[in-house]
Amino acid sequence: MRRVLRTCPLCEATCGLALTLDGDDVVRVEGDPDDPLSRGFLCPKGATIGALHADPDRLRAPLIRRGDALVECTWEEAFAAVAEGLDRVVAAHGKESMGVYLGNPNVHTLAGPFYVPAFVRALGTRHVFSASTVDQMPQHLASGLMFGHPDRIPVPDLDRSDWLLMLGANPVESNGSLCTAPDFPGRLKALRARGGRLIVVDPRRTRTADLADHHVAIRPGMDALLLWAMVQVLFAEGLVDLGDLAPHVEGVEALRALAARFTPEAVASRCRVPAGVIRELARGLAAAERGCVYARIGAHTTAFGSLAAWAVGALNVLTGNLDRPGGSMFPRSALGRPHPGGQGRGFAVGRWRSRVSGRPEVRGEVPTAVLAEEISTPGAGQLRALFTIAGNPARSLPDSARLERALGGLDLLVSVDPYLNETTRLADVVLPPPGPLARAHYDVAFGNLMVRNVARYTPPTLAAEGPDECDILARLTLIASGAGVKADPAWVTMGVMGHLAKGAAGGGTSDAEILAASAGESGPEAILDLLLRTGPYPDLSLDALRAAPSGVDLGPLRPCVPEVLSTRSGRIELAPTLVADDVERLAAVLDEAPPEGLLLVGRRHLRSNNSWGHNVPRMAGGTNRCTLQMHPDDAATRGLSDGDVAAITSRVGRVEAPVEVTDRVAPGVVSLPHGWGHDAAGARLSVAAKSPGVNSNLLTDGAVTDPLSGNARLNGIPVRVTSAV
Ligand SMILES: Nc1nc2c(c(=O)[nH]1)N[C@H]1C(S)=C(S)[C@@H](COP(=O)(O)OP(=O)(O)OC[C@H]3O[C@@H](n4cnc5c(=O)[nH]c(N)nc54)[C@H](O)[C@@H]3O)O[C@H]1N2
Ligand SMILES: Nc1nc2c(c(=O)[nH]1)N[C@H]1C(S)=C(S)[C@@H](COP(=O)(O)OP(=O)(O)OC[C@H]3O[C@@H](n4cnc5c(=O)[nH]c(N)nc54)[C@H](O)[C@@H]3O)O[C@H]1N2
Ligand code: SF4
Ligand SMILES: [Mo]
Repeated sequence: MRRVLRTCPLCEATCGLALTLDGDDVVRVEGDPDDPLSRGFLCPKGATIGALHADPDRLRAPLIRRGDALVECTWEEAFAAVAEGLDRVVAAHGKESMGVYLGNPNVHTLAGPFYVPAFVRALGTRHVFSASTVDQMPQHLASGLMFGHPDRIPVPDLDRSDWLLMLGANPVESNGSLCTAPDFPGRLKALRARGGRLIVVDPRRTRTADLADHHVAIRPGMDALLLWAMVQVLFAEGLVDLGDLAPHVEGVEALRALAARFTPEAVASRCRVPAGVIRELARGLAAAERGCVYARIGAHTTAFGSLAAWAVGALNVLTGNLDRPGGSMFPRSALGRPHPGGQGRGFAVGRWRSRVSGRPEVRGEVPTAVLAEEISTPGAGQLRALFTIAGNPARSLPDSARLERALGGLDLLVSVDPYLNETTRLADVVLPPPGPLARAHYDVAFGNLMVRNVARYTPPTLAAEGPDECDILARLTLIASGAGVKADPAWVTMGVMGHLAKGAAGGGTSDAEILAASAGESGPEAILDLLLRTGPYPDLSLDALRAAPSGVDLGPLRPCVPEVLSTRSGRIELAPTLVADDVERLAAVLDEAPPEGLLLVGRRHLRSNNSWGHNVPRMAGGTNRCTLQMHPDDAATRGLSDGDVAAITSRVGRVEAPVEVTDRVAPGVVSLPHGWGHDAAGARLSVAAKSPGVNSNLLTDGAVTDPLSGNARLNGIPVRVTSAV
């Protein structure tokens, strides 16, 4: 028996796990009490990490298409098939016919941040799509325009806050997002225990709402209106107080003018939130000594996601809560690149546009909502060869029936993925990375989102059955760059280090320094070591982290304005033109009649993980079921009772699901979780297929997006619900 410590890679909370192994078998999973961030917490999902690694359906060898079947092959055969396929497509259609879709687990691996960018550069395509445009792109847009960089995302300083307004997030089930806070529920309870107030805005009375002082059951899709009305109240009632931020803020008066028409009275009937409640929220935030507004998925994946994210940032700034302990603060990652702050290059969007419908690029990618049309519309630059890396677009993206048809028509589909699932069953080659216990781990992305700065490194626990995902990506990079299947993957690592070093302050790091930093390390460890050594904390290196397996505590969040800014003005910008123009679109809602009929929203369950959490027996069943939640009044009107099968119809599709009658959803709202629909022919998900559920993205409409960020609208979808019989 041996005990090993590992960071859990299954969600953004990044808990420290203590595993007990008997040989290669995980016999116990506990929280690591010495982890400086998670302090012993773990959730039921983290407890399944051993079962996930041991899942017999997880692929141990690559698959290659022979006629209608995907069959096992050697790694050499698999890479050769990729090279041959790419040559064929590029010869016929040119480089722009290649594309990539990057899924969510890329933020939980080392390959994602370190090797995927090199691969995308080698492809040299503008067909770059990722799960970001069904997720947090509005926040990137807002951060880019407000602070100068899309990845400078402030987080609620949860452990010191005493007033928190949370919109469209349910961290009791999701464990939090764009806010890495293990035991989020415990941290919320602590906030209330020290006299703080928690207000939750959600069309469903969630388990997070159960912890709150106040729950506001907003009409789906209307958070932007509520938040802009709060901005209006701050101005109208003289509650704006920038505090120490004052010298660093630009556009206050312009914002006042933009917000003027969104009075609480004007928005109340659209949001279905009384004007008095909106006023109280604004006053509460202004009065709080350490207050914060925080919004997530439910507020971002709507047609006004960017304006919602914008108003959240603006509210925190206008009340002096940005960059203040207990407010909304910027974490400082141990891998962070030093930047001088002040005036910078700012953030540009629309540097290119999508081929078919001319959607602007944001942060180097175009909206996933246009992936299907880019594949199916003939013409120069038509997407013919797609790489999916850690993604399941056939279940995760809007209007997925159309997308699945498009994927099936590609000349080449290559998937880097450990499962034969709804997407990869359509692939020509599937390249499976090792399981979660057979790889090194460091939270590159979440170091930028932690409520307390920590650094933790985990070496591989078990031997891998095949090449590491970093090696797979390095090989693909060499193939895409024309170096061929036989070239040495170490070249790619050196290239990545050179690229990262150039981004460091002071004109870059010399090749000699790069080599010195990585002496004795190779692959992702060499890159990690370089970044740690040249990052903002002295004395950090990979060896220092190896010596502290529970992690190194780098302390509470600290103020860092203006150093964190890189807008053109060198200040926090509150009213840039792009935002000002989009406000007109929001204002138009005030003149429209409120929508009638039902609006569909999603939800997450504690023991789920997007579309790939259903193949471990302990994750299935219980409350984790694919039901349509509906308010008793709405059910009665339609003659539906608990357990009846309902037909749900939207503009683009129709599904059937059992009804769960509950007053936890507001009248006029129905909820279906995403990530289900595991009955696709050719997939190998033996546990998930036993209770397949339905794919809610058959209903979501790719035609409706947030125009600024390109994010899809996944919540607030007009639907009709009838009895299926
Ligand atoms: N209707 C609706 N749709 C949604 C959402 C919603 O709320 N409602 N949420 C959206 C959000 S927030 C997200 S992030 C997206 C997620 O969208 P995706 O990322 O496309 O989907 P996932 O279900 O996360 O699938 C992850 C894939 O990665 C594979 N995988 C797991 N671990 C690894 C690994 O270590 N390496 C590699 N290479 N692959 C791995 C899994 O087998 C799976 O195929 O879905 C979005 N879709
Ligand atoms: N257990 C589990 N954990 C997960 C995941 C998972 O699938 N399962 N997925 C991970 C991923 S990829 C992400 S991005 C995060 C997301 O983490 P969260 O942002 O916390 O996501 P959800 O739990 O879906 O909570 C979103 C809430 O928004 C509400 N909502 C829907 N529409 C609206 C609206 O218009 N306005 C408001 N105010 N609320 C609305 C929904 O009812 C729901 O309760 O979770 C991560 N963690
Ligand atoms: S909360 Fe997230 S990181 Fe923590 S144990 Fe659960 S799945 Fe893993
Ligand atoms: Mo996500």
